[in-house]
Amino acid sequence: MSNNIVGFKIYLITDRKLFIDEEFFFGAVENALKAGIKAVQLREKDLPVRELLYMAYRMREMTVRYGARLFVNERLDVAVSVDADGVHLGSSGIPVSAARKAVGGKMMIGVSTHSADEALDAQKHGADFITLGPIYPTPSKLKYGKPLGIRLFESAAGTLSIPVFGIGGIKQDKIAEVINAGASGIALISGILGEADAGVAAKKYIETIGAA
Ligand code: TZP
Repeated sequence: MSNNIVGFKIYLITDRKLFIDEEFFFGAVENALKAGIKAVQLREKDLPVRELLYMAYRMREMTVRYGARLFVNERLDVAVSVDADGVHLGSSGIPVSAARKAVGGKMMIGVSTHSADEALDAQKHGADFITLGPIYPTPSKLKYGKPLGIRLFESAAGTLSIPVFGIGGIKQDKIAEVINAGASGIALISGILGEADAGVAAKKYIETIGAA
């Protein structure tokens, strides 16, 4: 298994569009934090920067209150402004090496990867951890590409020394398989935020991953 120096095993990724309004969205994230989630990635790619910044301030206040880490997707400027714990980079924004140059060791850098090559590249350029997937079909699978499958995930994870989080379609019944394939943890959206009660769902994931 790859190591887990980042200090969390469940990486909750946001999608405000799953909710009828912003208050339900923040309420669900708060319930997940209350249940014990220790890392949140604010991933609202379509928001204009000032709206994202406002959301990031709110998320920062909330994550601090529950002793959880906050990562901001793509926008290093927003991550720095709200004093987030880290930034989470994709393939189209600022490259990992440039972000590392900007933040040094002051901020964690997570990177989204979709293949063994991308994963190794992110590690080489200074990522602290990566997400790798989608492993399984996801509700909006077209958006994230063809699922890797657990075998390809396992062989890629085996080549890495930084923590790797499995992502994409991870439900309760897949946790053990993903961890046994070498993941340090799991990253997910709908398994928690797509459920009627995000707090209850988060608790189940926490219990299952503790035992995985
Ligand atoms: N990257 C790869 S799959 C994915 C992202 C952001 C979506 C994960 O969502 P879910 O609902 O946990 O499958």
